[in-house]
Amino acid sequence: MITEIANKIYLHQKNGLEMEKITNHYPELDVNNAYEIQKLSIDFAIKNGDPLIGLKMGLTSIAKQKSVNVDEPIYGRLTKSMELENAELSMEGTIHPRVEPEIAFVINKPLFGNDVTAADVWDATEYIVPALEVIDSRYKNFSFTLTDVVADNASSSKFIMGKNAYSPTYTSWDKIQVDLFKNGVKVQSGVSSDVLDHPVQSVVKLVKMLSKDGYNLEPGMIILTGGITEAIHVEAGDVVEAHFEGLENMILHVKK
Ligand code: OOG
Ligand code: MG
Repeated sequence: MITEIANKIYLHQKNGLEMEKITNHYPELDVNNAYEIQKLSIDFAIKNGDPLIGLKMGLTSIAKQKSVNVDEPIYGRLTKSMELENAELSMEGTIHPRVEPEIAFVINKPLFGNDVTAADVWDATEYIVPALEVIDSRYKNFSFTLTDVVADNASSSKFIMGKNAYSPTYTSWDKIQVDLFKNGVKVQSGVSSDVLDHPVQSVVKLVKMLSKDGYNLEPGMIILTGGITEAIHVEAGDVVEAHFEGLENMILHVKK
């Protein structure tokens, strides 16, 4: 049953097709089952030539938790086809995409274990960049339970990394003010401490959650630490700009 659900989710993710919540059909599934489903569905992607390049945390800020009515952090997996190489998002193959500003870490050492500390994460950090994530729940109306959203790889769809790599000592990474603009109008604001008090704590939490499930972070991996503000709905023609104070600005053009 788990394999069957994973295969279905994989196909809906690949083809950008919406679906009913899996808990409608299988109310007995729990969040551990959901992480197994997530792992298997991404294994299908990997087998089809789309390698794993990182992980993401989600629902690490109160703004994000409130907006989807799930009150605990989750993780998801990032594959190569999710990374946008230029500042363009095509609506083709998406369902109801939303964009959110994040801080991303890139690591150069393995990170594992339940006793990992922020100092370990800093020691393993190659660089940090601002990023935009595009989330696109496969569930109708972007509505789900914790179990559903975990199985659907934490709504992962696309992401774009900033072009300037900042050193971990460049600034105070919990004091980045972020303003999000849609077509020139400011629609969201937040500060990076909204992410578990400090984005580094999001990586710590991720490593602990992975360790519980028997996985770790490998050198070279990208880690998205979670939306700083609520995600904003976009459609073709929109231009989204995120101003990360003291860092580069990120821009995304939404095309048909
Ligand atoms: C779940 C994914 C959340 C984040 O950064 O909080 C996420 C969702 O909101 O659909 O990526
Ligand atoms: Mg996110």
